Amino acid sequence: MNKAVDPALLHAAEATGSHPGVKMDAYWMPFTANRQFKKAPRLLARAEGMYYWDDQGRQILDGVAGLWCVNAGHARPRIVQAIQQQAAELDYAPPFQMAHPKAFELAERVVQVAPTGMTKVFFTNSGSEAVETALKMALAYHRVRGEGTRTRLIGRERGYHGVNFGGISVGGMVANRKTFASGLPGIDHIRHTHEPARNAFSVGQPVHGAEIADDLERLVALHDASNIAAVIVEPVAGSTGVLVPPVGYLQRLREICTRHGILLIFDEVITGFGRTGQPFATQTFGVMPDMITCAKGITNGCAPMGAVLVRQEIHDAFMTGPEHLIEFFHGYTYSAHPLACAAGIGTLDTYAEEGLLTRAGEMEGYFAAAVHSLKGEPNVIDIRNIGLVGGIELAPLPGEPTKRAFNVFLDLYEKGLLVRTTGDTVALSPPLIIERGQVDQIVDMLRGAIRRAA
Ligand code: PXG
Ligand code: PLP
Repeated sequence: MNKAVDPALLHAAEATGSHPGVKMDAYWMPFTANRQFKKAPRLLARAEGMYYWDDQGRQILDGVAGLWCVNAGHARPRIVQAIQQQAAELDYAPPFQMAHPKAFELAERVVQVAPTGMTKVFFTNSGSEAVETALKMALAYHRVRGEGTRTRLIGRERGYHGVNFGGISVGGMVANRKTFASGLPGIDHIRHTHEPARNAFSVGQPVHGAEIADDLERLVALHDASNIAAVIVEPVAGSTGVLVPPVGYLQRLREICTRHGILLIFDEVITGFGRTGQPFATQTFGVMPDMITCAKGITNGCAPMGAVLVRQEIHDAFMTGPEHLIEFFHGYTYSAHPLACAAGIGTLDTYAEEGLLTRAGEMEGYFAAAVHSLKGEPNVIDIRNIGLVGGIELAPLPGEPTKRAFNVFLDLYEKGLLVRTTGDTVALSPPLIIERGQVDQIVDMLRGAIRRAA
């Protein structure tokens, strides 16, 4: 095979070990240690159901649904067909002052599974764009109602809201913020809910910490409610290590927002579409925000798409001016892209046919028992879970934070299991089609890797 490869490619093959023909210079990879990766690349070639196969034909069990998104598993026929047919039928349609039928159809279908009262859907192309959209909607909503002083946006420490300027400003992940120091003006943060001293090894929601929500009252006292537009939080923080909200915390946050006329945005980019046992975490926890941002599972990760779900009253506040004028000056070239809409409809069909949006609830007990069986393994300092999400936190190697968990990730990948790490937490969020035997397999493999990393 090498005989047919040109010299430049051969040079690249030398640099990339066992991957002749893949020239790796040009691609600057996102959120990746580029130089380390290119010395020992991990290339995925194919996927089906619960599994990936790498470019060497090795099977890899998917413990994290790709990147928290492939909730129905890989290569599902309805989704594949929907995308193929759509590409041939209508490849692109401009979304401004124009539309195509599947945009309306998908919005209706999303509203059917959304919390009661969330009746409007604004499409974007990613979770990051959904966040920017929701923040801008919040500002515009207050302004159109004559409360234009409400411009301040409040996030939470250890929050992740994507990588655009609004998202990193309200976000609370230091590494994602410090390089871009100034961010948006007029931002503040409430404190995070992670309290291992009181809550370590909680099964499901921790019991302690509802009062942490009162930190919002501190910011209201500081800035005055008349200057605050919105609070954005993840119902379950995913990227910062699977932080499950304490019992009563989200209710309390809702009450404080309502009391002060502050909009509450739940960022459900990870929790949306079945991860916690209901279609949305909003339903799992029984707390209604004013807007929901989502992405990932909306298309099963098969086409880029995000969305903002909005309560009827918020939408209606915009619909008061002359009918021929644009109500909200915002949108993307690829908003409601036909391929993404087709993928979304195929995805929701698959979820409905197989009961996947509630399957995490059915599996939760089994999954919780399995992941909590890792308690007592070397360096396991906390285990957190809800629905089909688990976080196993390891004690960092002395002086080398994140390395122990990353070693576990590399070890497991070699052994044929894909997980995700954040800090020194190993995160699990398998496709919702997972069977009990595969839960056992994931936990057994993880147990081995944790022991080897001791
Ligand atoms: N909000 C939340 C809550 C997210 O989890 C985003 C916004 C941004 O979505 P996009 O589609 O722009 O990436 C996310 C994305 C990880 C990881 O390993 C998590 C995400 C993305 C990449 C990695 O934890 N979540
Ligand atoms: N930059 C330029 C020069 C553009 O013309 C556009 C869209 O027309 C954008 C950025 C935004 O691109 P998108 O709509 O894909 O977000």
